Amino acid sequence: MNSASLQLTVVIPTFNEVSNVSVMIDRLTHTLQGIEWEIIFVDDDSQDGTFQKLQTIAACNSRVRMLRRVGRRGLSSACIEGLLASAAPYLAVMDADLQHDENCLPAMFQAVHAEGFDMAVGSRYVEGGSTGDWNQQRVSVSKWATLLSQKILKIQLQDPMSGFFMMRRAVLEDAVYRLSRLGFKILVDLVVSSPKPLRIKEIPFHFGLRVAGESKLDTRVAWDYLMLLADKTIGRYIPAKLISFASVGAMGVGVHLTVLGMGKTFFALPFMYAQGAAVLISMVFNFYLNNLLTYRDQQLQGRAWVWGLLKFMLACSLGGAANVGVANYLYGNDGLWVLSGLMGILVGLIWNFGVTSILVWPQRSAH
Ligand SMILES: Nc1nc2c(ncn2[C@@H]2O[C@H](COP(=O)(O)OP(=O)(O)O)[C@@H](O)[C@H]2O)c(=O)[nH]1
Ligand SMILES: [Mg+2]
Repeated sequence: MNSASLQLTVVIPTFNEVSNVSVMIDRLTHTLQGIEWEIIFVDDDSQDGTFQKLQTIAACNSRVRMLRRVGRRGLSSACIEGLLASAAPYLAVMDADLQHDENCLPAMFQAVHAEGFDMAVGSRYVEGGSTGDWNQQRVSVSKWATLLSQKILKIQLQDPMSGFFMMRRAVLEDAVYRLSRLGFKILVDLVVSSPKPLRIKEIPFHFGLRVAGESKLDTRVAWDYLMLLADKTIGRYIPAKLISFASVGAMGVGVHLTVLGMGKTFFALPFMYAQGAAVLISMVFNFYLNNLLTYRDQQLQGRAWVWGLLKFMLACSLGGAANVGVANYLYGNDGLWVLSGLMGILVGLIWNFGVTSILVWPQRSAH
């Protein structure tokens, strides 16, 4: 064990990165000579042996630590938990897949340690940086996401979508209670959650090729990002998950009306049967999408999925009854059908959201 005091923790989130972690450690060992550093890997229960490999390495390399989370997913929350497990005065976050150029780390350390910056960000969009071999679609999605964060959240950075940065520990500690922890964009979360403006240096780098393993980036990341934006703007008044739940519900209404219309016109079903089929199918649709999007961080799978669906349907049936009951009562009093209908929907929505968040997707659920 080294007796010099720790200066830098590099937090590396991993999900199925078994072929990358040893190379990653070798590269950091080479680059960070002269600094007292450690790595904390945060693994979301990868099934490819990543964690077992990390355990073997950590057992004989005191610079390597790891944290395993089960029944959880999410890059931001993984990074935050890793950062909170560190005792170092300087903290970095980088990907495990060798796409972030580790040769930038000494310059980042210099910026936060000696040049008075609060944060140093590896940037693809300042002079000298690039997104490497990204296809046109990914470039434009990233540009749009960047523009949204600049316009809506007023972030001044050129590359707020970067997942490669270093900061003084105070940046984390000042922001920690306000962090949304949603989705993939931890840098956006940190910068917007900081109570005071940060002095940030952007350091150019070329985004490398992923040699082994697969990217986990998919279209759902866009939904997560919108939830983060919602949380950072109106989240003080309405929880982001409720906004997501309500948006899925609005799509569910579309599904309901489509099934009802098809049942009536194509299959010539009596109204009650068509309506019944529409209720069932839209419930399954709502459950499926909420599990995929709203509760992506604690998604149910296998047998838990089936159980979840049954509980969801039960909760939503009661929500439907509350909806009709409230709307009927209000309509009896004021005779305003649109208002009564909308109030019924609101009560049903809040009931369904509240009850399913406790019954179907409780916090800290394991497998
Ligand atoms: N702990 C954890 N790590 C994740 C998760 N999703 C992605 N990662 C890791 O985050 C880093 C970036 O993910 P990647 O799929 O490479 O995103 P891309 O570079 O934007 O394609 C990699 O080190 C992944 O292993 C997750 O849900 N949990
Ligand atoms: Mg990557």
